[in-house]
Amino acid sequence: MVIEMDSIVKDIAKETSMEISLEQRISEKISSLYGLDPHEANVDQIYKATATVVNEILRDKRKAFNTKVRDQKQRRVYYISMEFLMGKSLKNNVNNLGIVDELTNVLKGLGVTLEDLYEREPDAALGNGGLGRLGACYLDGLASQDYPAMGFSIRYEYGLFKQKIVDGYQTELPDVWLPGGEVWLSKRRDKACNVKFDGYVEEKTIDGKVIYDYKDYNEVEAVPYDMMVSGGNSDAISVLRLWRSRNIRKFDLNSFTQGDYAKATQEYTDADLISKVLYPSDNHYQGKTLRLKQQYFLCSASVQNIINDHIRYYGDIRKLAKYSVIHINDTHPTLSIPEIVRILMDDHRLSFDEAWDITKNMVNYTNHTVLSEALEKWSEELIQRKLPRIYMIIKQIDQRFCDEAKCLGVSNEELNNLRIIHNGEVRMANMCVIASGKVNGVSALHTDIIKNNLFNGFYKIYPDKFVNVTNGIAYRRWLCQSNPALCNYLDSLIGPEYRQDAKNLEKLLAFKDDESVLKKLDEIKYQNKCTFAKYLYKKFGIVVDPTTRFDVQVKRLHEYKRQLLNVLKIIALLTDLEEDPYRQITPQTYIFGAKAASTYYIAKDIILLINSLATEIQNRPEIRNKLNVVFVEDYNVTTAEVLMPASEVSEQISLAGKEASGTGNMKFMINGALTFGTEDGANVEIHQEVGDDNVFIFGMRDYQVSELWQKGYNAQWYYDNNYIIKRVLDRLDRGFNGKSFSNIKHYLLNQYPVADPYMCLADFDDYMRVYYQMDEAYNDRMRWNKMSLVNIAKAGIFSADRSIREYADNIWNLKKVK
Ligand code: 26W
Repeated sequence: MVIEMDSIVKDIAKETSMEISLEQRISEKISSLYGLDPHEANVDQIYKATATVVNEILRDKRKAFNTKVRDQKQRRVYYISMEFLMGKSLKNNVNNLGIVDELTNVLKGLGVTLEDLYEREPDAALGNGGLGRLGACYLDGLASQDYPAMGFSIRYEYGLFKQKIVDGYQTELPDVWLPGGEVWLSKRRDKACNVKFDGYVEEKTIDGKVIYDYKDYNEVEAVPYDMMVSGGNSDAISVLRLWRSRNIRKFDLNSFTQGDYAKATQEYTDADLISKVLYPSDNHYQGKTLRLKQQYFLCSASVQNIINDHIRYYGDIRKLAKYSVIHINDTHPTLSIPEIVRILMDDHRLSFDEAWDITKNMVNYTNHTVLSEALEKWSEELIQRKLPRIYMIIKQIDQRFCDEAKCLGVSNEELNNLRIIHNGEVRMANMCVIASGKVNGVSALHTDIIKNNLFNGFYKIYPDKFVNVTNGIAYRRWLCQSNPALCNYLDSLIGPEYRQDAKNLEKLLAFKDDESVLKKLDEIKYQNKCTFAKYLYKKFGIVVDPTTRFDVQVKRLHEYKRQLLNVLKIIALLTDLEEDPYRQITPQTYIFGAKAASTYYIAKDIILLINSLATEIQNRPEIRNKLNVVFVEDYNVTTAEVLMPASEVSEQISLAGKEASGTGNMKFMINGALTFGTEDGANVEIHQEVGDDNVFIFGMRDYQVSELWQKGYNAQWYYDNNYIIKRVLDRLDRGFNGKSFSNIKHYLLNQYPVADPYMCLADFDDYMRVYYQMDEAYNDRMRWNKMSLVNIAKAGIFSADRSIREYADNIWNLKKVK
């Protein structure tokens, strides 16, 4: 009897999770998972037990929040994205739950530190770069501000490849993040559903109603795994639901008994393949069948889930758009649009008109790139073959749009640009714009470009559809958690309110002429540089000198981002030193980190160039002490978290008009690095915020880029007329570390269509000019620290909280749940 009471009390206490001490919960978890006493457990076991307990607390919070959302009948946003670059969870969750001190104590008793546990966790790298990290920051922003939200993506078995540099070359290794990352995933068998491919559709008329009978299809099961995403100081938890594909026809027993094992397991492997691996290409569309299957798999499972839940809680299918709003993160989840129509028509028997009306009221789309090679245009034949019913619906949507456009006076010629299906291709961006209530760009400049260029034809007929939401970052992760030294100081100086509302960082401006504050900022930066130097040494055996200037360019490797332009500048400095070894220059370290898509050859050549340059310099101490170059292998979220606080110069040097926003630029800024960049993406707004005196801007403006492009870019002219350019390019012939890079010289010099479409040489001169200005400013320490202070103070606007509020108010019509 006594024992029974005890266990009942325990159960009740378990339900009100926080009432048992953390210490007790972790001990119990170690015991139930491993049958060990806490003191017998090793670090891995303690990590797993702790993460499990933290995850349980989050799930309880989510449950309570969900009940509130439903009781208050609140609209919910569903953010569908092929990528979420989450990074690690434990640190973020422990901070957000406010249990850092308590947990530190518990762990002390077990002989480990929080840092030990953090190191055990693999990054969840289910994304390539900017788009995926933005999704992660937005789930945080949504939770932090009590908005009801869910993200949908794929539970890739392998995330973004691990980069290993061998002899200077990038090689790719699979990213095995499971089972290590599994503690954060809760399987939801109850929410599994099926997704259909292939086959054909029979049109029948029954009782005067047309019925679409889908036959001979192949079916894949979608099983969801939920990840809880906490926010700062709030009751809400966002959920990221990741779909895993599974075979549902168990086994081809017939083939098996006949000894044909390959055939017996064929379907099994085909189905499993869908969620096997993240496509590593960023900003480059490839038209692969498997990718199309991934996209439809994600869209179909997510839309089924949204509609099933709606019916379950609200009953009336006609009110779907009242309670649900879908966000399409770039065009990758476009098939959500015809999928909604399909389910409403085929499963709920609405007419096309009714279904289309509801769909238009519940989808919105963000464009993240204007590069033409990134725009998805699927072959019409492929879609028809793989998704016959969806194809029919797309045709119907296209027809409806054509009718409407003609009424609006659109010419036939213009219509060919705007319609969805044209020349045997299905243009996903057109479908998105046509279906969406709102379409947004991700920075002021980018939104202008989509209105006046990319989507100008649509803008002319639907001007009110287009809005801007400048990107933002989860600054509690990127500042508060990554840069504790700076934040402890900020707390003492301006109070902790900035942790809740980033605009409060502006209070720092009051100290911009206070020398002791500026000195202290300098000291903190130096400490962070030391921390990064240690991290580099420990992880890669690379030595950097923290007394040198840290000048950083970390991002995906892409021609338009112009890592090559940065390299040309470094080679210019190198040739100066080779000419005159006694030349005085500010000791500086260039830090690169970048992954290239595996088949992007020029990008891989640029990685080889950076590594060869780095090795050559490292072998020449007389150069290295003044001008060092390092390439950080396998750049990822975790490395970024150590690097941002240590950076002094943030290189954002894309060709103007090409970088939609950039978000790294914001992470650098808020950590006190100064932007050295072009007027591109959000750099324009950073420039506006901090003013001319606190940023280093160079190069052509976007309209000048267009003018030059139109006129014709003559790379050879720059070579012939600028001796520094000539010297730098000739130096490529000689090469570095025993490798010649004449191929790169050739790439830079030859005329379109062979040569550098991002016109590095056209901006080189101005880049060097502003480099010397930057260098001068750096050597005036108080001036530099003041600039750095202004950047921190003005970074508040780039908080994801602000972006999310704009989405909620201007696009989603979403209310906070009190
Ligand atoms: C289909 C292949 C593909 C894959 C990814 C095409 C395009 C993409 C992404 C849209 C590329 C991307 O990540 N874009 C980045 O989005 C960030 C978030 O808005 C912006 O800050 C970056 O400027 C933009 O390059």
